[in-house]
Formats: sequence, structure tokens, C-alpha cells
Amino acid sequence: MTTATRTCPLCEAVCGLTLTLSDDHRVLSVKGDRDDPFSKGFICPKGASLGHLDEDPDVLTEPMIREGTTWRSATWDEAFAAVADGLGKVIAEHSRRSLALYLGNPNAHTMAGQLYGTPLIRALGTRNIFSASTADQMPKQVASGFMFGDPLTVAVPDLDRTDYLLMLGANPLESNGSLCTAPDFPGRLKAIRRRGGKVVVIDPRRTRTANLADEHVFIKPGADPYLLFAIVNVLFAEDLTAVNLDVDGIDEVRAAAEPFTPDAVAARTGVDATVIVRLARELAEAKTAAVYARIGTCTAEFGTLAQWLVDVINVLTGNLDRPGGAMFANPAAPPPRRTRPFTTGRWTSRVRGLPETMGELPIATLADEIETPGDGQVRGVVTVAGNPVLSAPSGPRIDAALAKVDFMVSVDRYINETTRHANVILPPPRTTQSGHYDFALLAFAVRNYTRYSPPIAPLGDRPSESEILARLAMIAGGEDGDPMAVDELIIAGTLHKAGVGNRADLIGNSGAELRLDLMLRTGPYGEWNGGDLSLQKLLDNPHGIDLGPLQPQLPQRLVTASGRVELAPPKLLDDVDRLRSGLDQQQPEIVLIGRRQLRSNNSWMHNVGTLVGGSNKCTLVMNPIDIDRLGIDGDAVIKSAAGELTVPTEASDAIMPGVVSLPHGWGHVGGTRTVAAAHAGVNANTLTDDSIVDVLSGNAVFNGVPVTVGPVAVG
Ligand SMILES: Nc1nc2c(c(=O)[nH]1)N[C@H]1C(S)=C(S)[C@@H](COP(=O)(O)OP(=O)(O)OC[C@H]3O[C@@H](n4cnc5c(=O)[nH]c(N)nc54)[C@H](O)[C@@H]3O)O[C@H]1N2
Ligand SMILES: Nc1nc2c(c(=O)[nH]1)N[C@H]1C(S)=C(S)[C@@H](COP(=O)(O)OP(=O)(O)OC[C@H]3O[C@@H](n4cnc5c(=O)[nH]c(N)nc54)[C@H](O)[C@@H]3O)O[C@H]1N2
Ligand code: SF4
Ligand SMILES: [Mo]
Repeated sequence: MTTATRTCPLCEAVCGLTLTLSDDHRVLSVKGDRDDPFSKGFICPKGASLGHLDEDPDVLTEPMIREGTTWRSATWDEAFAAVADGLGKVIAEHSRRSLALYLGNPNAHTMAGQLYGTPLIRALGTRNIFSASTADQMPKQVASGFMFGDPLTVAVPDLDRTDYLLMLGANPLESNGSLCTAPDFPGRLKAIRRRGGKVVVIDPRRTRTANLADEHVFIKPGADPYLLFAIVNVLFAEDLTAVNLDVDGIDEVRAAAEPFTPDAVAARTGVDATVIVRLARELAEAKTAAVYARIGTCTAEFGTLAQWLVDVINVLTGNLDRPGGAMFANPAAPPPRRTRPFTTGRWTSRVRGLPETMGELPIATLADEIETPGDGQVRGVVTVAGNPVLSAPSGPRIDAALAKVDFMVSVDRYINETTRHANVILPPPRTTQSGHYDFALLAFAVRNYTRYSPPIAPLGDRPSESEILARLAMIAGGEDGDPMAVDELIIAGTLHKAGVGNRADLIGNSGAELRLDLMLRTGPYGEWNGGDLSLQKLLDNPHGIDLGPLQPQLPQRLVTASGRVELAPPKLLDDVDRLRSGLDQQQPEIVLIGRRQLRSNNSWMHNVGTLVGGSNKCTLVMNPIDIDRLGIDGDAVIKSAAGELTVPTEASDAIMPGVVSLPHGWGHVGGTRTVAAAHAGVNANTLTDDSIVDVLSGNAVFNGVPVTVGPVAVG
């Protein structure tokens, strides 16, 4: 038996774990790593199930090739040859424009996804790049991109020092936090209250997070930008602004906020005007305060405006970039620094003309691109760590579309509802066989922190996921060969640009480790940059290294044309009229929202027996008033413009009347995963509508979906 430590790769909280391993490298037990300076021993039920996940008999251990409806295992060479053949044919018969790539959520967690995603995109040579980002946080990135010039410069609430936290559309007691990397989020919230601070939660449902807060305010789904605008309105009207940064656009914001008085938005938001005025005053008067808004506000029709207004308030109250406010992490291994200001719409999607954001097209238009004939129709699909059939709006449309493509290859642990359409599946190794570094998530951490977890079990004759993606990139580029060539090219380019360091000094057992060493050494704390960080130092400190509390980063981090914070970016301002016209629109009687469950992880952890069942089931949560009024007894039929489902209901007065909640990630089909299929549930994205997106970011709309709900017809 041996003990090893590593970072949990399962959610954004990046908890340190202590594992005991058998002699044949099986995980025997998982505990929180008390010596991790960031997570200090915190662990949740998912992290504790890491061993079960690695041992799941349905997890693929060999490449799979589909022949009609049956699967057979294949050697790696055979599988890669089939990929070369399949992609090659699509390119030869059509063109690279007929290829599409979908990158799912775990790419934000894996080294492979972070280091080899870009080379894969370049090698494919197509603009049909899709990811879970446009079903998630793209609005935050677009808003940050326009305000700060860089979509990766995302402010996070300084949880450990703030005196006042206003939280909208986030439920970290179930999700463990998002775009705010904070292990033991619940403990950090309790600490705010313990030190005399205040936590306010705005949510159409009284969640576990709301129960822990000082105050919970119900809001009608999709109404957050109205509430936030009204807060801005009060800040100006009562002369409560205290801007302490070099900012452009204050007058424009003041003018834009004028129509959104607390009285004008009260009916649309369901929030009393007096409450709105009080919230604005509290934010302004708190010694320090932060507004934080997450998925509930992103996956809505005006997601980008909501995210913009969050930081407008943080700026106006003097809280952006100051301790206790909303700050920017300074990660140890950052991506290359941007030189030009961010913009969107450098190209548009073929079928619907939707603007590109961060080099991607909206996932809400993938089915259009596959189904619509013409030059550039998608005929070859690559997916990496994703399940858009369950996770994207109008999922069943994607299901049907994928069944028709000429060739599809997926990199995934499972045959799932999406990868079942692949011709070839390439499985990544187990978690314990993979190195782990949180390139993406540590850029959104509430403390500066760094930790590397080397593989703790040998790979045997399997390729690492990094090697899989690098080889896929080489094949897509037309020259199969040693995947190290991809790394060497990048290393040489980075060294050349940095103008410091030597290739010979880099250490690492793989291309990924060598590149991590390079990024650490040239990063802000790096050995080649006046500091002392390197891969060796992280290997010597396996519990991670605390790099201190967040420090002010502005104006150095700004990449705006003006060099100042842009409070009123024209593209955002241009959408305010549309928002305003929504104030007078008739609202649907019932709307759908989602919810997350502590023991789920989007669509992919329902195959672990210890995690499904009990409270973790797929039900439609409804207020008892609605259940009575609509005559529902047990199951209900729920319909939207996109589709229809029959689903068991669960009565709860924690949800507003007129709002119903269905979790996503369910709707498992037979022949994919045995345990998950036995707890199938329904696909919430049957109801969400891919024809509606947040116009500025192309993001999917999952919250505030108009639906009708009724009893199941008898007979
Ligand atoms: N256990 C678990 N953890 C997860 C995941 C998981 O599936 N399960 N998924 C991970 C991923 S990919 C992400 S992105 C994060 C997300 O992390 P969070 O953003 O914390 O996500 P949720 O827990 O879904 O909380 C969203 C909240 O928004 C509320 N809401 C819905 N509509 C509205 C609205 O219009 N306005 C407001 N103000 N609130 C609204 C919902 O009721 C819900 O309480 O979680 C991550 N962690
Ligand atoms: N209605 C509704 N829909 C939603 C949401 C919502 O709140 N409501 N939330 C949205 C959000 S925030 C997100 S992020 C998306 C998620 O959307 P997706 O990323 O498309 O879906 P996941 O279920 O996370 O699928 C992850 C896949 O990666 C595989 N996987 C896990 N680990 C690894 C690994 O190490 N390597 C590889 N190659 N594969 C791996 C899993 O087996 C699984 O098949 O869903 C979105 N969909
Ligand atoms: S909170 Fe997230 S990172 Fe921490 S143990 Fe649970 S799943 Fe892993
Ligand atoms: Mo997500």
C-alpha cells in the first residue's frame, strides 16, 4: 500500500486529495489533503468517489471501433489509422470546412485539454469550433473581454476578505463554485458571516446556499440584468458611486441606467423596489463588497448584459481590483499574454450568421451546421470530453444530426449519448495515470496558489490523453508521427518569444510536463522571471504552494485600446434597447430553470452507484401552489417550443410559483452505461430551444424557458 496526494480533477474547487493505493495502483481510499494550503482537507462526495470512478467497469480501457451498431476493441495503431482514414476522406471529398470540433467541460480540468486543444484546432483548419463554453460562461468572458480587453481577465469575489457578498444565480453548496475557484466554498461563506459580513443570495429557488446566507431574495428567471441595472440606477440617483479606477464610459452607463428605476423593474424582476434600493445602499456602504453572478445569470437571454452589469457595480462601488472586492488572480502558469483588444464577430457561422466569440461558434448552432446542405456543411466531427446530446440546447436535434455525419471520432472515457455516434472512440487513461495541473481554474482562484500532481500509476502501454490529442492533431494536420513534435514546436516558439531560458534546462517526463515547467519558469513567479517557481519546486511541494492573497492587477492587466477600464463598451450598450423593450413584454405563466445536484457532474457521473439515487434523481421541482392549480398528481407533462417530456414532480415551497426546475445531464440511453441507464431520467435539453441565444455571446439559454405543465393524460 502506498499513499499519494493529488488535486481532484472533478470540479472547479481543485481540492487536494490524499489517496491510498494498492500495490497494483488501485485507489483504496480517498481523503481530503489537510496539508493543502488552499483546500485544507475539504472534500465532497464526488472527490471521495474518485476510486469508484476509476474502477467503473463501463469505463473504456481500449480504443473502440463501431461497425454498424456493434462495437469492438481495437489497438491504438488501428484506431488512429481509422481516424486518419475517416478524417482524410471528409477533407478529400469536401474540405476542412466540413470538419467540426466540440470540446466539452472536462477540457477545462485536464492538462491535455489545456495544452493540446489549440494545436488540435489549428490542425483541423476549420472555423466550426464549438465547446461547452457557449452553454456556460461565455457571457462572462465576452463582458470581461470588452471591459478589460481580455476575456480571460475575469474578476472573482475576494471571498476571504469581503464584508458583503451579493450572489446571483450561483449555488456553490451544490456546485462547489464556478468561475471562482474556492475549495470549501461553504466554509468561506460561513466565515464571511462569522466576521460580521453579510451574504445575500438572489435566486428563483431558496437553495442550500440561500439557506446559509443572511438574506435570500426571489427573482423571476432571466430578470437579473433588470435588477442589476436598477442597482446601478440607485447608485447614481443617490450619489453613492465611489469609482477609484481610471475608467471610460461612466456618463454613458448613467444614461443607459436611467429607464431602469427600481419601480420600473419591480414587476419584471419580482423584487420589491424598496429591496432594490436597500441592496444598492448596502453595497455602497459596506466597507468592501463584491457582486458575483454565475450560471443562472449566464445561461439566460441577456447573459452578457447581466455579467457586464455585475462588474459595472463592482467598479461604481469602488470594489473592482481592491482587497475585499472583486479581484483578479495572478496564476503561476498563465496563457501567453494578449496583445490586441478582444472583440467578437471576426467571422460568423455559415447557417445562422451568429458571431464568433473567442474563436468559437455557439453550440446552439451545431445541429444547423450538420443538417443544412451547402458548401461547408459539417460531415466530420471530433468530440473531446463532451456530451452535447445531453448538455446542449435542443439536445435531441444534435442526437439525430450526429447519426448522419460521415465520420466521427471521440476522445472520452465512456460510450455516452453522444459518443455512441462515433466511428472511433479513443479513451483517456485513468485519473491516477494522468498528471494534473489546473491551467484554467487557477486563473479564477480566490487566492494565488499552485500545485502539480504527477501521475501516480504507470501508463503501461496506453498513451496519455496529451499524447492522444497531440497525435490527433498531427493526423488532422496530415502527418501522423511522434506527438512530441507538437510539444517541441511550441517549446521552441515560446522560448524564442520569451527570450530567456534554455530547452536543455527544462525537466519533465512528458511533453506536457516540459511545457508546464516552461510556463512556470517564465510565469510571474518563475525562476526565469526573478522568482523561484519551476516544475521541480512543485514536485518538491506535493501539497501545493500558497502564493498569497489576490493583489491589485490594474491597470497592468488591461488590454483595452484606451488602456482604461471600459465601463460602456459600444457593443454592450447597443443591446440595452432590446433589454428595455423586454420590460413591457408579457411574461409566460410558467418558466423552466435548471439545478445542480451535489452528487452529479453534468451528464457523466451517474454511472457510479454510490453517487446516484436517493436525493440525486431527475425530478421536476414545482411549488405546491402550481401543483394544485394545474391538477398534477405524480408525473407531469412539460412542453416547450422545442419539445415535450413526462417527468416525476417533486413539491417544494423553496421554488417560486410560476417557476419549475429540472436538472440537466439526465436522459441516459441503454447501451451506453449500465448504472446510468438504470437511473435514466429525462434530457432537460429536450425542452431548451437552440433557436434562442444570448445575442452578444451566442450562449445557450437554459433559464427562463417558457413552458406549459399539465397532468399526464389518462387512458
Ligand atoms: N455537483 C455538481 N457540481 C458541479 C456541476 C454539476 O453538474 N454538479 N457542474 C459544474 C459546472 S460545469 C458548472 S458551470 C458549475 C456551475 O455552478 P453554479 O453557477 O453554482 O451552478 P448551479 O448550482 O446550477 O446554480 C445556479 C443557480 O442559479 C439559479 N437560477 C436559475 N435561473 C436563474 C435566474 O434567472 N436568475 C438567478 N439569479 N438565478 C437563477 C438556480 O436556481 C441555481 O440555484 O458547477 C460545477 N459543479
Ligand atoms: N439544461 C442545461 N444544460 C446545461 C447546463 C445547465 O445548467 N442546464 N449546464 C451547461 C454547462 S455549465 C456545461 S459545462 C455543459 C457540460 O457539457 P459537456 O461538457 O458536453 O458535458 P459533460 O456531461 O460534462 O460531459 C463530459 C464528458 O467528458 C468525459 N470525460 C470525463 N473526464 C474526462 C477526461 O479526463 N478526458 C476525456 N477525454 N473525457 C472525459 C465524460 O465521460 C463525459 O462524457 O452542460 C451545459 N448544459
Ligand atoms: S469539491 Fe470538487 S474538487 Fe473538491 S473533492 Fe468535490 S469534486 Fe473534487
Ligand atoms: Mo459548466
